Amino acid sequence: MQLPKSTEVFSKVSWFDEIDSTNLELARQLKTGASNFSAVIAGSQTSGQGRLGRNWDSPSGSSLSLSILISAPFPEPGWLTLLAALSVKRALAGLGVEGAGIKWPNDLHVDGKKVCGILAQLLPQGDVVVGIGLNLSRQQPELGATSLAELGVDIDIDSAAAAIGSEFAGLLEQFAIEPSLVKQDFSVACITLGQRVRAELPDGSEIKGIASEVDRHGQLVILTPERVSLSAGDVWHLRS
Ligand code: BT5
Repeated sequence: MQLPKSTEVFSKVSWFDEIDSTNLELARQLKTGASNFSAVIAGSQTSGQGRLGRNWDSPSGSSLSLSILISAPFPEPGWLTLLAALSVKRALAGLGVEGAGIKWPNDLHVDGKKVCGILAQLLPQGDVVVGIGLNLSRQQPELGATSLAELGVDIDIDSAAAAIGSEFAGLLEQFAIEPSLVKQDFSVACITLGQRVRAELPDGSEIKGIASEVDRHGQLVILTPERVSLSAGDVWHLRS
């Protein structure tokens, strides 16, 4: 498939009708010269990866699977997932979807349903693969998912990938110059902040508290009331 809009945005674009996982493919392409801001885009994945070994559903014809290589040194790698999420939020707003909120660290929800998930993976040499899965049309109802089609937006894979890529490029640049402004924008977009949450820590223990801020490393600060900083893991919003 030709991807003229994406080709304008990314340094290189590889398209696959079907692949195991765009994140895995981009990691493989590092050995054959993938460079900063290269993208792998697929129409479907047979082993789409979520976080913590979970599966990401990306059936043919209904989703965008996009992975972007960040190989230039980045001041705060913990922010890459959050910046990708903010890029998707901005791209959706540009398409007329205003109500998307970021559930820290990697989900975009509209009306409580997940429309996008992000998986950033650090590779051994220090490069980061940022993988973005966006539902374009109807998903299995049991996933608690929504899609752009359900939200009244009809968009092709090339346009969606280019819109996200161009927002992401802009945010990476802006973050290098004025990180505090970007962090502020993220805080406004993040629906987790101010919520009472339950979080699972890496050692398997659980905490409950108020999600108060995202710190300079991209970690979620939860007041239990002690201050606990979470860099990864699952967070559930609780009803207060
Ligand atoms: C994520 O994990 O949300 C990260 C998803 C990243 C997918 C992209 S696609 C391009 C790139 N290549 C890859 O192989 N991966 C990345 P997590 O927060 O762990 O959420 C996973 C959970 O979301 C699953 O356990 C399901 O409950 C749910 N889920 C799976 N597929 C979904 C979908 N299409 N829409 C909404 N929810 C889904």
